[in-house]
Amino acid sequence: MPSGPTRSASATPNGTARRSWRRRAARHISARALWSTRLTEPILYSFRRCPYAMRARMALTVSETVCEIREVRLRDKPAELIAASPKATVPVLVLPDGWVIDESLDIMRWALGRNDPEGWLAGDDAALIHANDGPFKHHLDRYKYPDRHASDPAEHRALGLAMLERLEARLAAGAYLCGEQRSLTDAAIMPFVRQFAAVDRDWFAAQPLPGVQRWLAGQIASDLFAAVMVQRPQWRPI
Ligand SMILES: N[C@@H](CCC(=O)N[C@@H](CS)C(=O)NCC(=O)O)C(=O)O
Repeated sequence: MPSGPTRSASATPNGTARRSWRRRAARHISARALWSTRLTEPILYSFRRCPYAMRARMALTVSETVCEIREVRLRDKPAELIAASPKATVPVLVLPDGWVIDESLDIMRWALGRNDPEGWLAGDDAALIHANDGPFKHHLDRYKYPDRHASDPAEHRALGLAMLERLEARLAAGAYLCGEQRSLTDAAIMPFVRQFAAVDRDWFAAQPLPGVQRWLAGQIASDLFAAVMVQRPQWRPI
């Protein structure tokens, strides 16, 4: 005996069951269509002002990776983001096959590994990026948010300056951190230097850091940066 909706629908003389099965089927088909539409391109959970998300968006843009960008609020994270990555930091990239990449550097390297028209991976200086993400970020947070960390901002500004001097030495030798072309290292570090500079613009402008000042200004003024800083409404599930 065949089973399924046809049998139950035809068993009802007035056709009510058939109609309700059709409604259910229609819902099912449209849900499937929606699902497959969503899964044709990667989804990036992002927050516009997050420096980690900025660098991921830069690499995705340079690598011409088309993806759906879902702008989230950190205080109102969607369940979809938490389900994809329980640590719930941004950025998170969900690939069409369900694979999740939830570290910004991994997203950059994945995207550029697929397509790297500007040769960004040739400038992947892991040690310099590690110094940025570790000690420099530590001092940046304590310089920028002394109340939050009960920290002395002047002390942490001075300690952060050591990283800027390290960058200055590089930028005296070339236009970018790894030579004459912008690379993964520039994109990975720039959003954090931008934050550091913005805490006290006059102080930053007065430092003997002409290379860093030029480098930062050039990247902030770039088409790439403008493209990744486009404002988007908060994403909400349909
Ligand atoms: N190591 C992570 C760090 C990402 C991160 O800490 N992002 C911040 C926003 S800038 C975040 O999502 N914090 C979680 C929160 O504020 O709830 C990466 O590189 O992707």
